[in-house]
Amino acid sequence: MLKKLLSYVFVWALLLEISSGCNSDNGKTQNNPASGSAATNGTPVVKQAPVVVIEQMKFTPDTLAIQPGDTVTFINKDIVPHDITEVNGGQHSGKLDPGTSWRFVPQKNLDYFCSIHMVMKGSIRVHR
Ligand SMILES: [Cu+2]
Repeated sequence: MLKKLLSYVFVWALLLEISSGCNSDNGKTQNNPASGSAATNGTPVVKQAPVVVIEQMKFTPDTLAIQPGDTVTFINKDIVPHDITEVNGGQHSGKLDPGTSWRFVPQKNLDYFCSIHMVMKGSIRVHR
């Protein structure tokens, strides 16, 4: 009877050991994404691509400074379509539906607006 009880305790202890072993394994797999995110944290050292977010009827930032040759990405995060229309003609994105984006490489300083909502304005400054 006592022997049987002891073997139960033994099996129980074994199970605990196995489950704690699993836990430490889980800890290791959680550490890996952590070191992965450390590598991701290092990524912004590489210059970030310039982005203009369109949200709540605004271009953000409304004035964007870039380097020559930079590709600017416009992302429509709003719930209505917008577009990017250069004030002096030239660039035109066409209608940008919600969730879509448009990119181009500005060659010079330019001002733009949304032809669907004329109050929405922005500009790009190319720093040489
Ligand atoms: Cu608009």
